[in-house]
Amino acid sequence: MATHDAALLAALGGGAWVSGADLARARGISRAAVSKQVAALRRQGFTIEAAPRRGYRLVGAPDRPLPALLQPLLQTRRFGRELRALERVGSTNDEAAAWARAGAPEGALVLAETQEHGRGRVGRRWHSPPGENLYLSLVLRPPRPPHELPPLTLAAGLAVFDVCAARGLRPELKWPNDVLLGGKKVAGVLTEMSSEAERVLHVVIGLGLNVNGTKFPAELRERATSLRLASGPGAPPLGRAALLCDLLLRLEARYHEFLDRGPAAVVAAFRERWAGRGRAVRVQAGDAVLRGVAQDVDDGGALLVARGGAIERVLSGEVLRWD
Ligand code: BT5
Repeated sequence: MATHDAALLAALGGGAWVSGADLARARGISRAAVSKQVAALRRQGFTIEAAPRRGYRLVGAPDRPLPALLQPLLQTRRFGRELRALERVGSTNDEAAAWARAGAPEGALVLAETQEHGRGRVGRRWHSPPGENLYLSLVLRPPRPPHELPPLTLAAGLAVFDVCAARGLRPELKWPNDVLLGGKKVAGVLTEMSSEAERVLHVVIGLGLNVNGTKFPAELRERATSLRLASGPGAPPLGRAALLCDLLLRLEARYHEFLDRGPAAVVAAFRERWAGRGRAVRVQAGDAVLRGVAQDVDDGGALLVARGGAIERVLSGEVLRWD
C-alpha cells in the first residue's frame, strides 16, 4: 500500500495536473484503481484536487511521517525499511517487542502519532501528544552478548545529538539516555532487551523526540523542550518526515560502528560530545544515591563517579542532578 501511495505521490509530485488515464497507463492499473488510491491518500491528509478532463493535482501534504512520504526520503539500508506507522498505540516499545517475537527483521520500525502509555524508565511516563513529535521503536538483533549492549543507548542519544547540531542547535548529552537543549530535555531513549542465557534475541530501542510541541503539562514545563521551541521565538515547525529519515540514517551508521568497530567506538564518540565531565552529580544507582564528581564514561558505557578518593562505576542508573 505504501509503495502504491509513494508511486502515485511521485507522479503527482510536480504539482501539475496529471490525467487519470496517464496515471493509470504509466503504472499499468485501471483508472478506477487510481481513483481508489487517490481516495486513500486523501484519507491520510493529502489534498488532491480532481477536475474533469484535467485529472488530478496534488496541492498539499500533511506534516506527518507517513510511509508514502518517508519512502522517497529514506536513505538507510535496513532501518525503517520494514515499517508500521500507527495512529495510536499503547507504547511503540511494546508493539515493537511483540513484532520482534513474531519475527520482525533487524531495522523494523514502529512509529506512532500518539502513545496512550508511552513509557520512560522504571515505570515513568513519556508524554506523547499527537501530531507534533516523534515516537519510535526500532528492532535490532545484534550478534553481541547482553553485557556489551549499554552503548546502544548512547548510540541513540548520539544520533539525536547530531540531528540537533546539524540544525544549528547546541545539544547536550546527559548520561545515559537524555538529550537536552538549553538545559531541558528534548529526547529520551528507552532500550529494552530480550535474551536467553548469553544470547540476545532482540533489542528494542525506543526514542521519543519532541519536535514541534510548544506546550507541555505543568510538571514538565520547566524540564522539557522541543526542537521548535529551542529554535527561538517564531521558529516554524520542522518537517517530521525529513527529520526522522535523517535520524534513522545517523542511527544506522552508529549501529554499524558498534558492530564493526565495537561498543568502545560508540562510547568514544559519546565521550567527545558528553557535557558531564567534572560536574558535581547526584546519581541514582539501584537503591543507592551517590554524590560525587562525574569523571568519565568508560568503554563499556558506564559512568565513572569520583567520590571520596574512590571511583564508582555506575553501569545503569540515572543522573538526578548535575551542576
Ligand atoms: C526516558 O525515560 O527518557 C525514555 C523515554 C523513551 C520514550 C520513547 S517514546 C517511544 C518509545 N515507546 C515508549 O513507550 N517509550 C519510548 P526516563 O529517563 O525515565 O525519563 C522519563 C521522565 O522524562 C519523566 O518522568 C518526565 O520527567 C520526563 N518526560 C516525560 N515525557 C517527556 C517529554 N515528552 N519530553 C521531555 N521530558 C519528558
